[in-house]
Formats: sequence, C-alpha cells, structure tokens
Amino acid sequence: ALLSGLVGGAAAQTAPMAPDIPASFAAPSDDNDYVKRDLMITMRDGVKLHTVIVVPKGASGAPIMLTRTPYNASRRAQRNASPRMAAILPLGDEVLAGAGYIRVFQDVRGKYGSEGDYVMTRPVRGPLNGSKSDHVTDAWDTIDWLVKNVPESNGKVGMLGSSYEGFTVLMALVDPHPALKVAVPMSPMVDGWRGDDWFHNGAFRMPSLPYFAGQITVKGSGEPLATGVYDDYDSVLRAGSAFGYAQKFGLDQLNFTKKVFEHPAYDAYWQGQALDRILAKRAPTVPTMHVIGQWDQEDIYGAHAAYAAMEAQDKDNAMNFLAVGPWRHSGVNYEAAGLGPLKFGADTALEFRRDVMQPFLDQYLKDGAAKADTAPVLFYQTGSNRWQRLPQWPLACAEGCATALSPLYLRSNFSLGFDQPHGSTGVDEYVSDPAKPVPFVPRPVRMNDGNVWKPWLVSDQRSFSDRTDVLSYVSPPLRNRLQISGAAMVNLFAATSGSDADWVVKLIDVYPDEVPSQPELGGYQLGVAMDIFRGRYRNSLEQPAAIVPNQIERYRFALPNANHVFLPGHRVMVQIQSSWFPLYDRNPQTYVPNIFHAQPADYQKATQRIFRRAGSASAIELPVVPNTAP
Ligand code: PG9
Repeated sequence: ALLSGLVGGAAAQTAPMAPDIPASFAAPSDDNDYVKRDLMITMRDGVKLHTVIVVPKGASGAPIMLTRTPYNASRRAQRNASPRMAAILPLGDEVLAGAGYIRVFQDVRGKYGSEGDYVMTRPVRGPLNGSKSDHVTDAWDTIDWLVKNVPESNGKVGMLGSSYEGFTVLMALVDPHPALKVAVPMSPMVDGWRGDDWFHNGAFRMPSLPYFAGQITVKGSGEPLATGVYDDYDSVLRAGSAFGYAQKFGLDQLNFTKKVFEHPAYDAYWQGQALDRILAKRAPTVPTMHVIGQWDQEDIYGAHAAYAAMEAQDKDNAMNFLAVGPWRHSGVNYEAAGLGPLKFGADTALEFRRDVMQPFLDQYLKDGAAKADTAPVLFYQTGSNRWQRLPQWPLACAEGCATALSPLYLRSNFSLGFDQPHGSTGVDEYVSDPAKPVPFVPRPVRMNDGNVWKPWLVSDQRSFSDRTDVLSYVSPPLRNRLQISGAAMVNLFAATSGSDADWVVKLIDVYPDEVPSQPELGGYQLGVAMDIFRGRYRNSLEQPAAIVPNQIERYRFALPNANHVFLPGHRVMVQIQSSWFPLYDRNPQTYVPNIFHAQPADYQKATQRIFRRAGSASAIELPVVPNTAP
C-alpha cells in the first residue's frame, strides 16, 4: 500500500525546481477570533494611505478605535502571531479587544506602506505647509472612509495613541470629523522646542539624532548609529558640537536635521507648529482625555500644555480631562507596577486603562453605554502612591489659581527655607567645564539601552550631588508632609564669567537615611521635577542675547508638573548645574550665534555664581497646597 501510494502519487509530485516562495501566501484564518483587512485609503489629494483594520469576528454595530502612526501599522497590528485579537494587538489594547472594538492602524503619509512625502511632525496647512494636506485632513478623510466602508461599525470613531501617535490624535482635533466622538492623546509631542523631544527651553536633545537615523533615512526602519564607542558620553564629547555629531553619521544631509539646525531659537518655525497654540484657537467639541506620565523622559511638556490650552476654551467644563500616572514615556500602555526602584503595589497602567479609560471610551463610542464616572483630573500622587481625583489642574500656580506659589529659598550652608534671606551677602559658586560635563546618568552612558533610558528620570541623583560642579541645597528632615500640585517655577539669580550658560535645576525628594521596607532606598535622591534652560533665552525665547559676563541676571522658567508628597522624615533638595550630558548638547559658554556650529575654541570653562541675598534671592517657587490626609 505504501509503495502504491508513492507510485500513485507520482503524477501529483512537486517538481524539484518549482519555486519555493509563492507569489502570495495566506495561512488559514478560520480559527481566528478576528478578521484582518489590509488596504489603501485614498486621501483628498489622491495619496493612498496604508491601513490595517482588525475586526472582531462576527462584530456588528461596533465602535472603531483609530491610531495613525509613523511606526509601521502592520507591525502595530501584529504584536504576536496568534489566532486571538487580544494577542496580536499591542498590550495596552487588551481592554479594547475585550470590549469588542474594531481596531485600526494607519501608516502616516510617506512612512512604511503609505504613499506621499514624509515630513517630520508635518505642520498644519498654513504658513509652514502650503499643501492641501496635513494630519488634520488625513485623519478627517480616513474617518470619513471608515464610517462609510466598515460595515461592522456603528459609525462612531475614537482615536488614541502615544507620543508621535498622540501628536496625530491632537492633530485630528484641530478640525474633527463629526464621527470622531472621543480622543485619548497620550504623551503627545506638542512643542518640539519648549519641552518635548527635540529641545527643552532651547537646549538640544542629542537622542533626536539617532531618532532621525531610525525614522528619516529610509521610508521603513533605519539603522541605529554605528558609533563604534560603548559610552555615549565619549562619542558625543569627541564630536564637539551637535552639528559635528550629526556630520559624523551623515545626518547633516537630512532635511529635518537642516531645519532643526537652522532654527535654534523659538522662532516662527517652532511657534507655528506648537499644537497647544493651534488648539487654543478653537473650543473643544470632542471629549478628550490627555494622558501623561509623571516621569515622561521624552514628551513631559506636551500633554500638560495641550490640556491647559483646551481647558481655557472648555467653557462648560465638559470636554477636557487630564490623567497622569507614575509612568515613564508611554508607560500607560505597558505594565506599571513600578518604575526603577519605585514600587506602586499594583499595575497602575492596567488600573487606568481598565477602570478609567475604557469606561470613558465606552461612554462616547458604544451605543447605550453608561456614563462613566470620570474625574476632571485624575492624578497619581507620587510619594504617597495613590490615585487622586481632582477638580482641576494645577492646584497652585503663579497666576489664576486659588493658591499662589511658595518660594523655597536657597540659604547659607547649602540649606533651603521658606523664609526670605535679608542679608546683603550670600553667593555660592562652581566652575562649569565643558570638557567635563555633568552626566545625566552614571557612566558608561548607554542612551539606547531601554533599561537605562526608560526609567532614567527616577534614577538616584546621589551620583551627582557631591560633584564640585553641582550645587546641592537641602532642607532639614521634614516634620510634616509637604505636598505640591502644579509646576514649580525656578527663579534663579546667577552670574557667569562666560557669555552664555545653561542652568539645570532639579527638585529632589531625599529619602530618610534608612528605609526599613526597602533598604536600597535609604538616602535615595528622587528627581521630582527637573529641567534645563539655555541662558541666552532669558529675556526672549525668540531673540537670544549674549550674557554680560559676571553680571547678575534672573533666569525664570517652569519645571515639569508634579503631584508629589515629601513625607515626614524626607528632605527637599535642589541641585543646580550647568550641563546634563550627553542628553543635552553642551553650551560652549561663549556666546556664538548658532550653538549647533560652535567651534572647539568656543568651549570654555566658566565660573557660575548663584546668589541668595536680599534683592537677588534665588528660589524655587513651589506649588505647595494644604495637606489632604492620605
Ligand atoms: N518621543 C517620540 C517622538 C514623538 C514625536 C516626534 C518624534 C519622536 C515617540 O516616542 O514617538
């Protein structure tokens, strides 16, 4: 029988040289609990965008959740090979899959499977974009197509996404399609100059360059930089300026590198694409929940700025919501029972997605769904580790809040106090040497290593507090809880012997010497709010000006928002330094018109003096609010 089987089968045998890769292949999908459609949607200018639609099998009258991405729609819709929708979608989508949503990912124009030109964070139509299309129209056209062509849908669409994908969500809100019923922008890039990916207050973020290599050297996925050096501290230092680093890897040839290097100041190019400014011009009509992590190491500025801009327009207080968790960048979509050494006792991101975001989405997207009990502001209070429902944000601020800011002054002997210094003397100094910049994490610096990069904002600042080029002021151990809810404001009176300078200010929670429940946190210095300011912009972000050497100047800038309790026994610390490397490019400390093109001779040591005396009383103005009992 065996022999006859072989002989009998001979006619059907496959020729040895039959090509082994078919023109197309589809694995049987009958057992899948979803149907996947891969197609092109035509935009108003004829450009076709690659779109992947995942429909729960047998769905009808289901809502659609759309994400527009520069990160490969096919891959976003295929986390694992699996017959189950919850397993193929991103981890953060598990609740959506369980709730019967249709899930759509689309490549933005010019990336991966989509036609058209790619322009980084494409500006809206207007002075910076003379074409007929932008992310506003592409979202509109896509939603229009989806509600007319996905028969299983109920005609209601939501958008969510984080970071660049959060930016595309906000873009859709500039002129929303009527079928767009709800939006959840997470960690969105809003203003690349003020405090998101490319710069913070004018200081350039070096990880932008490897990002360009990955995103804009090819239509698909670009290669990492071949530095040949293990420690980024060395490779960036040796290259000199940021331009020198870009040039070494050919990135200076890329148009977007050129655009960034041609616009070091906050000029019309940056102002014209700042999404909070654009959104501030219209009253919100789509319920929007802005989501951000307390320790977002990439886009810590954008969500708060967009929330504030839209809040000012939300006259009936019905459209605009804020949710902040104890997360890293995009941490809301991953497991978040802790961050670095911090432990939260539960998966805070899952809690949020399941108990807060999903009912919020359902309310607006599912026919007949119950009204969700959504707080205007949901903010995880760090330090006490608990969620707080708040009526608004911030609770204390410089202007327009019920509670004003409370200046915490730098005092003698490197102490801090709420009482103002009265004496006519009081100055501390350090030498900032651009040849030996202060690292932002202990060396060797591996910016590409997720284990270093993702939790770095909660890393122990003790590694830097005793450097001679870092000033550390610390309070006595607190007797009572000190609670802050808002953005602290730096009010620094400083002089430099150079003609330009960076000022890095860190507000830190110093743990007690001994923490019995978690010994490794004994004496830990936890960054609560930290940022950098490039001194040339002290009078105008748009028009830089050289600093007069050795003249006292005032530097005033906001630190990132925080909702934190310094617990009894903890101490408050403020660290001040003039470099944060290689996260930020070095300030040469000699004024040159464009820092990107600073020459080796421009990089000079400078003596920095920080004043703490009457008339020049440096302080961190804290958004202190009355204690609410834990
Ligand atoms: N932070 C990333 C990014 C956003 C927007 C522009 C460029 C980079 C991101 O995670 O998508």
